[in-house]
Amino acid sequence: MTWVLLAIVILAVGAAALLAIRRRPRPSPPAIPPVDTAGSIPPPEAAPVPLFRRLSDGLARTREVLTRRLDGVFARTRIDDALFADLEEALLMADVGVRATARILDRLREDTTRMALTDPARLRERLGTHLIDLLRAPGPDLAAVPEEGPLVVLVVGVNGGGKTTTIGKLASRYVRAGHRVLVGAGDTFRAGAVEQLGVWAERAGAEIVSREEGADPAAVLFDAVTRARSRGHQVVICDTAGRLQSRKPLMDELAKVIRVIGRALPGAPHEVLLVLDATIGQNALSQARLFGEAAPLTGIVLTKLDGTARGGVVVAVCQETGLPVKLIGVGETLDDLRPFDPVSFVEALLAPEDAART
Ligand SMILES: Nc1nc2c(ncn2[C@@H]2O[C@H](COP(=O)(O)OP(=O)(O)OP(=O)(O)O)[C@@H](O)[C@H]2O)c(=O)[nH]1
Ligand SMILES: [Mg+2]
Repeated sequence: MTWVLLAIVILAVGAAALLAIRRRPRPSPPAIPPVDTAGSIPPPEAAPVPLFRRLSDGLARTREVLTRRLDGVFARTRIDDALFADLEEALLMADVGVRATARILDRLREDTTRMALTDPARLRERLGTHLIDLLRAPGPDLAAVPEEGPLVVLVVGVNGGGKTTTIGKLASRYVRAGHRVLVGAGDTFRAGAVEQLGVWAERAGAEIVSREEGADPAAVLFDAVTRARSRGHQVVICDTAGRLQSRKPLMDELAKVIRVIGRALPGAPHEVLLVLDATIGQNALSQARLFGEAAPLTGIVLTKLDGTARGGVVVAVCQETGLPVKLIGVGETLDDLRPFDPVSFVEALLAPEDAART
């Protein structure tokens, strides 16, 4: 009898354990296939994350700082000086900058009088409109690829800002658009720079022109543009060594690089993009000013927006430099470079937390 009871108990426990194992939820597959660090690129359709969501995720830290504060500001019951003071603080904390913040507040005060606004929620809408206005700069698109020769893009900036990474991502965009792309290894200064660019070129499906460490960067980039012309590449993207904006000889070297590229192809470089690291906040402004004195900048790439709560610096950069922000970096993979679009940017920045998740 005891044996029979014991057998029944063992059977029951076994069956329960089996059921528990079968019911355990299976881990769902990752939404985004990881980029293979060995070099292959997932095709664009393999990353089914909507643009808004991707941008919005990238801006999460800025949104955290800005949106939470704005929620507090606009939850007030009336529009008064206290509301404007809180709003000013929120914008400054997100690194929108003193000048741009003052401008936005002036416009909102005007709106309040002109439109007889009493509801703070309406003021929030107006904030979005003014931010978009301030971010709209002439010529935000990259120059078109010319019919008769390669488009030459030169990428400049301080050390570690994200130049080489941006070149890899940009090369990939052009390759996906069906262009033959060559990258020029103009950073002959830092050990390992050529190899790093080589890895990105391979990932992107671009070719590379390089010389030994210590070679003259102007000569390397002359070679790159000349080779692209003779072999029919449509896009050349030139890397340069990171340089401190305060070091005159390095800034002179940049001027020489630009002159020599112009000898290889009159009219080139068509784009001179300054890479600015968004995490440095307002320091980006002095970099933009000094690089602007040394080189004919055509636009700005703002990188590492994903790693900072200071995304509002985009507004300050547009305001203070008068240059268009053409591209933004929101991560370290090939797919994390976006053309800058003020409307989606502001929507992603001001979206309520739940809207940003869908
Ligand atoms: N999170 C994040 N990291 C980035 C982004 N862009 C670049 N990085 C990282 O920033 C670091 C420096 O990037 P590089 O591309 O080597 O910078 P660089 O300007 O070429 O640096 P130098 O060649 O030393 O002047 C790397 O670890 C990149 O992965 C971005 O948009 N988001
Ligand atoms: Mg580099």
